[in-house]
Amino acid sequence: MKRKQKRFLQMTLLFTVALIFLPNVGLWSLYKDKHLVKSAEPGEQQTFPLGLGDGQFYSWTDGLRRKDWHDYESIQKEAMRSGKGEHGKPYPLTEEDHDDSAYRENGFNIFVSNNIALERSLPDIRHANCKHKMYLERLPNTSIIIPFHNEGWTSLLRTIHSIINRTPGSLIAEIILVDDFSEREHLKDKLEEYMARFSKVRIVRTKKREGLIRTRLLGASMARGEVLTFLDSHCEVNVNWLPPLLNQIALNHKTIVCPMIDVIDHNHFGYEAQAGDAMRGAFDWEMYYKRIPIPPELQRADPSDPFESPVMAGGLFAVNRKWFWELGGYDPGLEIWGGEQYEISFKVWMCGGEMFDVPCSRVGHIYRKYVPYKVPSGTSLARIRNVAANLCVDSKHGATGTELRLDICVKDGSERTWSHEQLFTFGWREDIRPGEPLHTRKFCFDAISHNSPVTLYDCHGMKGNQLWGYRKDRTLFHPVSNSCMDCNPAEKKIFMARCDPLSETQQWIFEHINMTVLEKFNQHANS
Ligand code: LR7
Ligand code: MN
Repeated sequence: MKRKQKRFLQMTLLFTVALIFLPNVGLWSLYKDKHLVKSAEPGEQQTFPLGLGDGQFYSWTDGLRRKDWHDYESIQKEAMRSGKGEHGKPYPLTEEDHDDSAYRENGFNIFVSNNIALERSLPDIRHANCKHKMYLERLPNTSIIIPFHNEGWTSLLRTIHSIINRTPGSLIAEIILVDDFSEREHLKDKLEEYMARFSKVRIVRTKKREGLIRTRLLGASMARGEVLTFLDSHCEVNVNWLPPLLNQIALNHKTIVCPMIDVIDHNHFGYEAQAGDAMRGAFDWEMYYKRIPIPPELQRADPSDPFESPVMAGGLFAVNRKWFWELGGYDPGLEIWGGEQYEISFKVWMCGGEMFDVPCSRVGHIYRKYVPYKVPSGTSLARIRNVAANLCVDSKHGATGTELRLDICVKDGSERTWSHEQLFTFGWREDIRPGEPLHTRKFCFDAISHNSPVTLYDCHGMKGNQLWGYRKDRTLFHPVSNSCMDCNPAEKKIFMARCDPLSETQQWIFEHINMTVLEKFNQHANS
């Protein structure tokens, strides 16, 4: 009887202990489900993995296998590197290295790029928590798509080398380099020869200059990976950048994910986070991309967790391939540069998807000093020549408040750079701005009365004094003052006057313009 009792007690004790501690059935698991899992956001990895001794881990709750994707061998190798620019340190520049000729072709210092290693090391500037995060063992693979137009040799190669060195090979289906009709010699046979060493790199080329959006679309149409990952052609991916992006898509395929975009300085190539680091994407009334702080109510307990962002920066992101096409890809009518990031962002939100920025994934990008490439004549750029004076409108010393003047027309040519003072953009707001469509200075032609000078004034996009129309009689009509743009050729002055279509000083010719753009611009003027 006594023995029986003892045995019974023993059994009960054993059972109770088992009940409490057995994973996934025990009371402990109930406790854990309730309290500990809360610390991990849904969709993020769990914080209590159970080691199985094979380098793989079962997550504590959802039964999915996760693992540590870091490549410690390569991390160690990088740590030992030394030399100029290594560890993302600024290259020590001398006066000569700063010469403008170093920037002309790329908008960043190609001399410095040529003098630092293609496989240079980068600092690991991720949040400390990222070092311990684990991601699904089974992640989708990806096609990495890189559009380029006249990219520098070493900046392009460094992009590829950084991908090869810092990405698990099993996750890369292919790397597709899409050449947007570059002219530079090094991007032809030499590039093919160089890339032959990488079995996963494919090179495709557009048949004419398409602009970055259709170039990306061409790459996407050829891609075979489960996920599409887009990068610019002058990036350096940082440690363990890809698994956190793919992980987020694996958890919900209707997700677009963006890495943190770090700054590679266009002068010295130093690598650092953007000011303020993790911020949300936004845009202003001019449709300029902005970064704004994450409001306190949306801040995560763990700042290394992915956070939602309304719009993306544009260039660097990953998306499930099938879903990208379900979204309709990009609008192929988008020209050369810009705007596509809003299109895709809006579609994501309107089609029941989500967009995340992922702090544990970091990619450096060279922010240019200026846009180096040419825009084919047309789009919405034009020069404005006066018939009587045979001079052009020039915005040279254009700052807010300055008067527009006439000047000798710059040499003719079918293509010109975007930064030119005699090129103007005719936007859908029906105002006229100096410069190229997205990098316009934010000034507009402005007139306050029927006899005032025409000045440059901060664009407000609300028409009013900044509303212009081009009429069939070649006059530039200003509806608010009911007058036309006129000039004095001798003094090179530009001012408003009562409309007189017979006066040649009031006749302006728009050169190098795409007629469709002009017709849209003019909707009200000729009606
Ligand atoms: O005609 C062109 N054809 C191209 O193939 C013009 C450009 N390109 C290529 C070019 O080589 C580069 O790889 O397209 C890519 C982007 O052009 P950039 O680097 O001249 O422009 P950017 O760095 O200012 O680009 C930002 O904005 C663009 C237009 O909206 C695109 O969305 C870019 O991808 C975007 N870059 C980023 O988001 C990286 C972070 C910087 C920002 C913002
Ligand atoms: Mn870029």
